[in-house]
Amino acid sequence: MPQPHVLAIHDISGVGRCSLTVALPVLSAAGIECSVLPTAVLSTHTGDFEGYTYRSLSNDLLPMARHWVSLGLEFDAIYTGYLASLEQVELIKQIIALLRSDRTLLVVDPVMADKGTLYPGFPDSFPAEMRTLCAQADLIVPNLTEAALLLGRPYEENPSVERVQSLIHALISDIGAKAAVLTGVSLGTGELGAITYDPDGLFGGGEQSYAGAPAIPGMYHGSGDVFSSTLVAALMRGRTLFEANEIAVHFTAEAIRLTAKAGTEPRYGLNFEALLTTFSSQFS
Ligand code: PXL
Repeated sequence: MPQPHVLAIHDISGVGRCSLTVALPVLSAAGIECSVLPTAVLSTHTGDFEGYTYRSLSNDLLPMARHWVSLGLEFDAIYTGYLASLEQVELIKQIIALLRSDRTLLVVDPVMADKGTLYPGFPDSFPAEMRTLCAQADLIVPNLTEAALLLGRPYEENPSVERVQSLIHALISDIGAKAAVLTGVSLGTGELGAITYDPDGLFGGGEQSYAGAPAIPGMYHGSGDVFSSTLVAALMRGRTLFEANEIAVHFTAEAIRLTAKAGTEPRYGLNFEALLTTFSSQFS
């Protein structure tokens, strides 16, 4: 099988494992060539740290993409995550229009919020703008908060099965993405997991699936990026959406378990490195 080539569009937070410091090692471990378009450079991510530095790379993004066009590059997938500003969403759409071919899968993780609140620095108008990017995606990977914000619905921490179904269906019918994985949902007692919806059968593995793992209390930064990166890696290595969701849920849950056991501060992110060798071996 030829080596898949993915373009990851996220920020680089120097400390506190998330975004590109997660996507790069995870995709590489799965044997995927991962090129990067860094949206911003920060000293740390913006959750639970004060005094972080922040430099948007907006001015460099289009020139970088145009250079790649001049090289005739094509990507098997474009995988977007944390974008630096409202204005950058429009810029990223222009870049996608330049770089996306008929065979390029567009995966959008609408990174912007968790536990009912927008991340620091994003205006209230950000979700509506992010929704326009989601509309172009083959697959979107919101958490419960992001799904509620995208749909303009109130956030519920522990939604019923019916509400989860209604949310995931609306992500496709109202927003226009082709398929969705909704994370942070629980369909079993004491569990946390993710539900998939692929009405057109784009990814194989059935129209809907759910994977869950024992829930561990606490808020672990970067968990969403660990989840999405393992999901994208598994999909690009030929797994169905059902299989990729199982892999991503169990990988993320195990990384959280190891981090909780070690007792490191959750703001420094997950110890996913310990799992990379085993993760890698399933794709060799
Ligand atoms: O993990 C999501 C994320 C990515 N990048 C930056 C963040 C966050 C979440 O807070 O602040 C810069």
